[in-house]
Amino acid sequence: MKLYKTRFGIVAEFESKFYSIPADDWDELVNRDNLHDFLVTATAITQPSDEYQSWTKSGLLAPIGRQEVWASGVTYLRSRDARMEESKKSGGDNFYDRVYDADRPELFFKATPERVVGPGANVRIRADSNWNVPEPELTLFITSTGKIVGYTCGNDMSSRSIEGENPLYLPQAKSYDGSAALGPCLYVPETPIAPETQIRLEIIRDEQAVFTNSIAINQMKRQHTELVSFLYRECSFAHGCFLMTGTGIVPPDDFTLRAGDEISISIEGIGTLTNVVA
Ligand code: DO4
Ligand code: MG
Repeated sequence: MKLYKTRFGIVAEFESKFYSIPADDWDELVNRDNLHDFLVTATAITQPSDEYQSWTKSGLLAPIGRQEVWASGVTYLRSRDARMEESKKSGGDNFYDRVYDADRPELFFKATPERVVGPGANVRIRADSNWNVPEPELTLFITSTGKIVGYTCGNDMSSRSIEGENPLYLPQAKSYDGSAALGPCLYVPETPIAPETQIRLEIIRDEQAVFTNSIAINQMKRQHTELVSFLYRECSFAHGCFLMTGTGIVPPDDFTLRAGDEISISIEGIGTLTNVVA
């Protein structure tokens, strides 16, 4: 089951058919522990239509309402190695090694809904940063009781120059207008997403692929439920919450994004999130 938030209304895609879901409030709709079963029942009592499919082609919005977006860090070896390299000069490199092996994961506040862009919208790089990358991340949607009921593609846009200068600059490297993208839908499976699911990143510049890579989500060091349990220890989320699970793909150190680059993040079962750098 896929749930799309569009400019024209909410659409569910189930067994290749498209249904309108008559809900006024996105947050109330998605923040239910039985979301999958609720949507199966809702689609069983309405008629599918090609018109609803067309809504998902031209009017897609980020699948977010009033939720906060949080992110996890250094959950894949590749991320640990890249951060250690970029912060060598500042002497901050051993933070990353230690957090990779620690019980407590790195979790940080990424974005308010206003800083999140949806499919087709522009992501941004900071004017005061000269080394910037996208981070393609499986993103969990967790209800207010702490249950993972959905998944989407996430882009944790990051300034490597600011983060590398000093690990204490992380919030500035990670949180700014247009620094997060989510979409194209909320994927709501009956059972948790398969461990062998692949995430793929492609960056196109002047119609040429300048970087492509993929990784399976089972290369992640931590369990999704482990990340959620730390996040929910002392924070409550009235409307549920999005949690990016960290990147396993980092372009080589000589790569930086440029205005006009097209970033596509694809996750099996969910779809492709495409954004252009403003
Ligand atoms: O430790 C800094 C951020 C890490 C991160 O965003 C990631 O691993 O995806
Ligand atoms: Mg990240």
